[in-house]
Amino acid sequence: PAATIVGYPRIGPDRELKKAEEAYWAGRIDRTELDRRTAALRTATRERLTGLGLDAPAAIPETFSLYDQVLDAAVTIGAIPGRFADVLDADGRIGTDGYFTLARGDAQRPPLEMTKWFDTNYHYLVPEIGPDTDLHLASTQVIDLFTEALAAGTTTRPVLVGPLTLLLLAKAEDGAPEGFTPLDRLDDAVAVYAEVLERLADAGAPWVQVDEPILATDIDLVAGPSAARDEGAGSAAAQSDGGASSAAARSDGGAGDVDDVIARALQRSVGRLASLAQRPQILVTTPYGGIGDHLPALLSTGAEAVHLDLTRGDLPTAEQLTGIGETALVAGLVEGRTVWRTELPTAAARLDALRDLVRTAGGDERTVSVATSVSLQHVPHSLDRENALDAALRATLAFADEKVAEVVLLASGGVVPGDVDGPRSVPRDFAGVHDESVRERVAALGPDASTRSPFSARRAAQEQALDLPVLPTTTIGSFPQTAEVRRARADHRAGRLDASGYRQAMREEIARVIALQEKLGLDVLVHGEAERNDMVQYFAEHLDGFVVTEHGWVQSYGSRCTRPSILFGDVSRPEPITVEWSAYAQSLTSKPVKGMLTGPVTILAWSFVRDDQPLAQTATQVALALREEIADLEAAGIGIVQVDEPALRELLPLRRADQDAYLRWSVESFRIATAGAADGTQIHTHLCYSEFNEVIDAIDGLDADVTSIESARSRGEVVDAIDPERFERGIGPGVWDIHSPRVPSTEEIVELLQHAQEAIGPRALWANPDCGLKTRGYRETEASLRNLVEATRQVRAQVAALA
Ligand code: THG
Ligand code: ZN
Repeated sequence: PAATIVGYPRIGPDRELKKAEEAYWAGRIDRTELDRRTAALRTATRERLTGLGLDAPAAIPETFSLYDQVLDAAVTIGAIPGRFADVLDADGRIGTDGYFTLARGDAQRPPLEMTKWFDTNYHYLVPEIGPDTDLHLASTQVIDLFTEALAAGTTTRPVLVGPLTLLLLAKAEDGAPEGFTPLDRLDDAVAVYAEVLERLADAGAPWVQVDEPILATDIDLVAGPSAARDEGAGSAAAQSDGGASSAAARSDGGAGDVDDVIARALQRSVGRLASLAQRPQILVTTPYGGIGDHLPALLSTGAEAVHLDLTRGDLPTAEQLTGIGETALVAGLVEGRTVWRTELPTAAARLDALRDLVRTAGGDERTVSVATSVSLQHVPHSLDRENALDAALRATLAFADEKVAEVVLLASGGVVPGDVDGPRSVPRDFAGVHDESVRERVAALGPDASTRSPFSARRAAQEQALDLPVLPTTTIGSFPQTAEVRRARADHRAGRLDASGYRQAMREEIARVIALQEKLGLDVLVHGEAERNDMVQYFAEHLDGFVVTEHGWVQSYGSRCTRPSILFGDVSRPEPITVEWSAYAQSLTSKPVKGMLTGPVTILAWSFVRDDQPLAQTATQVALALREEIADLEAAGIGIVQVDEPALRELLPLRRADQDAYLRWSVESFRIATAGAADGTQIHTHLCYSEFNEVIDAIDGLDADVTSIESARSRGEVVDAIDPERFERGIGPGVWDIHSPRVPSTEEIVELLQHAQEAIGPRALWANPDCGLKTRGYRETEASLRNLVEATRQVRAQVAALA
């Protein structure tokens, strides 16, 4: 097809999917009704996409999922961990309820782990595969959905996360022998994919889409593919102890080995599928970045079409295209993960350039088609319903539907290449984009703006100012959001509750939360964040340079969505944001109350950010606004301020070559935000969802006085990664996993604290839950915090006895 997309949002313009499945989980609707509603959603999507011009056969990818596309692929091939064996029926098939059990767990079992999908704010479920996992066709959903659409008159293109990506994102099931990696099961997995392709062909599918985004990353697979080792990749075989060594292989100039390994794995997966006698034509997509040197390998697999992300990746070189033969290229020219309109004349010029390259390489330029760079699942459905947006801003925006229209227009040849002054060109230069006073304030930041006094001096000043016990207890910031709090916020937004009524409601909640923390005996208190809907959106609503949408929901995981704000212009803070609430909370207690801010990197990561200037520059503007906020908090008597950066890891570039530059500016922006604080002001930070080892130097670089991190689920492993000689600042490894309603016992918290205490000593240690409490209820919150305080008392007594 001349025009296509990699994927489309599945949550529904009105979050129909969320509403249907939450109703089903709560027992308010039955399976029949759930199926009816999800089928209606798919029908509506096909009709919308056909109407937008994706009307050729197989132009519409079927990217519906009840929960997650990685889970879909995992259950398709039967990658179901042993602890969930009972979700399979006698025929080895998994049904909807079993699928939800893997996604959500049940009373006895935790669900599959969840983690971020590449460098996005979407979370996938991590498949678990062992040497004995019975890989077999366990779900025919991908075939059934094709058949459903065909019966309704549309020939769709079934989509599967590809075998390499699936296995490389999977983790070895607990109990797998040392050295096993899921990629060892490549042949078995590919055999099941082969069966799916044969069945799709039987069902009449002309095309299938196989997503291999892993190709856009620097893959840690040297240890992985015994597939490649079998065939004698000599030096690769020597690397058998995991990620660290494969990183070393890269930097030691062993890149060629890694590429060979991938080339062989591609041959063994896509190549094997392409050699099937009966199958649909295969489109391999490579979203989330350039695939660089892997292109020749991909072109030689026999797949009929290869998609390239040309928004993050470069045009291929003539040399990379030499093996193109008959392979069709699908040019991902419309950025699928931001909300900006495409600079169409520029994209058209790139399309022309690609066609020239293809012709020169001996390919057929007419087979080059146009697509998005990535699935549109990362952007809201449509601008249609955003009635409150400023017209000038709106003219520069494109959500999913508008991006589909761009793809169709580009593919139809309706844009004059390079005509950047023409009607298809939309410069972003309306009011607020450029604010001279912001630029002057940024320029005035001296070279010392990101440096505080040495930690030893700060520690002395803070000890004097704060007078905290050893092993201080605190929480991460938010307290449970009660129905009353949500109602007060909603009523205020809708105009049913005036400003003073709203303020009163928030103050009552703050007073309640402070009283509770005093009763529990916590040392550093928080105001509870009742006034915040989302830790990023709240700041976006109070800063200039952002707008928020009314209906711009984007799936975060499963049925959960966020409404990312749009950072379109220069960022500044018209007035203090959090000071009133924090100061009020502090007025109620003699214990220190911690001010709570969201850091610049996380504000960027969870918003749609302007792309007309480097992220680093935008981050500095946000940092400056936060710096001003911290100064106002200090002036209002707040002695501790936490600046959260849970998304620090998320924006880490997928290619190692780009990571240093990112870590430099991200760390610098945090330091600009916080380095204006007095020595005696204690700066905390909080990180979660991280693979800490990859960013541990960056955490060090943040130079926060206290860092709290998620670690309860990994039973304190994080603590072992910290070198107490080097890391003398405070550290709060989470000792209560707040992601589950389970109340941790005093004994288990004691154990975690003792372990941490032995690893890093009592001096730097804090006791805290591992994340905010806003998704928890008060019942388990009170019980858990009571145990946390009691456990801390016991460990303190042990420490005192030793001293
Ligand atoms: N804010 C933003 N992005 C995030 C998080 C966040 N990404 C990572 C992580 N936290 C994702 N976690 C969640 C947890 C809960 C919800 C969304 C993301 C959630 N959302 C409500 C829902 O779907 O019903 C809607 C929230 C609202 O009303 O604003 O429950 O904290 N930006
Ligand atoms: Zn957290």
